[in-house]
Amino acid sequence: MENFAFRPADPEARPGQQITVVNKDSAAHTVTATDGDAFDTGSISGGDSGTFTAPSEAGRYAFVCTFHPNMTGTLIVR
Ligand SMILES: [Cu+2]
Repeated sequence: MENFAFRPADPEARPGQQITVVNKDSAAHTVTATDGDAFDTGSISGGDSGTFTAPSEAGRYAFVCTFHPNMTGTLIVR
């Protein structure tokens, strides 16, 4: 995350892949699936990094930062 946006906004991953996200802002962010609880990094402090595991089923998974609802993205699992 950088400048209150996800980069890229539509990352791709393999099913079950471990994904590391880096927060380059000073504010805390999260990567949280909007569809149920497919994945959630929890709060990642500014300058810190976090991980989550991609869902095991292929598909498109919208996600959001719970602190900043205008920060959105879509994880593409294939
Ligand atoms: Cu945020």
